[in-house]
Amino acid sequence: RQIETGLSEAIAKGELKLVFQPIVGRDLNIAGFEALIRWCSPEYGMVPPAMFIPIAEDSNLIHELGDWVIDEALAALKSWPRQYVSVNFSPRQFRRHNFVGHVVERVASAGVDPGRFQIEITETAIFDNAERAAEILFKLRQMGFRIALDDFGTGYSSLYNIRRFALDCLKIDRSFVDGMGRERESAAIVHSVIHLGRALGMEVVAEGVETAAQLEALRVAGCSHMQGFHLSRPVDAEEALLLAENGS
Ligand code: G
Ligand code: G
Ligand code: MN
Ligand code: NA
Repeated sequence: RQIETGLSEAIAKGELKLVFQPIVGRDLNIAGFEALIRWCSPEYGMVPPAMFIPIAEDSNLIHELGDWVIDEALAALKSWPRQYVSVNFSPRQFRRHNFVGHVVERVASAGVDPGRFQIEITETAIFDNAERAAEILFKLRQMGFRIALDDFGTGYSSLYNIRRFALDCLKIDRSFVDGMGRERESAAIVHSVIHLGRALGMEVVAEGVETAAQLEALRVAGCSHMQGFHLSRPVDAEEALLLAENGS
């Protein structure tokens, strides 16, 4: 309740900021950045999104917050030479009335090519209402947006989603990358998702790459893209621009 009030004021007071984490290709060039929200509250300190996003989701605040994220991400993207921006959308945002029209309008008024705007959703967003999700994803693809399935392999993961929805990108959940060096199961799952993605012409992003050994194993396995602290932590907009211009 208190956090909810604080959060609604946080936007106006400029306490929210976006950070950007590079998503790199095999040659370590930066293909895109994932936008991640941060709330630096003078009252509560650094509030992690895992704490305030669910609170925003329980109220209509998520829409105001989501709009702020989209606009901020677009503003950053405009100065990058070629990279895409990947924006997280929670299930509730995805179910918003006229979601597609809303996103299209914001991206268009920023004068940005939808091909440089990636929408990250989890399978939970699809699972809730598969019919409606199919319609939304189809429309977004038609408009030229990139679609990524986030945290792939966790929750109600289904190959059906991959068959049914045209996706641009699969993001392998970091729990599998973490387990890769220890467990046969994780390694096998990572390998098969990489092959599946390649066979279907999708980008596959391994998340949570924290060590040189993981990076090497993923490259050997043929993974197209990597993201994680070993490559770069999320950085502020200024630093993201420098990285984008240098390309690595
Ligand atoms: O950045 P961090 O690891 O703390 O993110 C924790 C969770 O918050 C992740 O699941 C991430 O997808 C989510 N998250 C981060 N930024 C945003 C955002 O701008 N919008 C939404 N809906 N979720 C976000
Ligand atoms: O759920 P989602 O994939 O959107 O979550 C993204 C979150 O993962 C971000 O908040 C980011 O801070 C975090 N993250 C990014 N790279 C790493 C990593 O290498 N290790 C760990 N533990 N977390 C990471
Ligand atoms: Mn994500
Ligand atoms: Na993820």
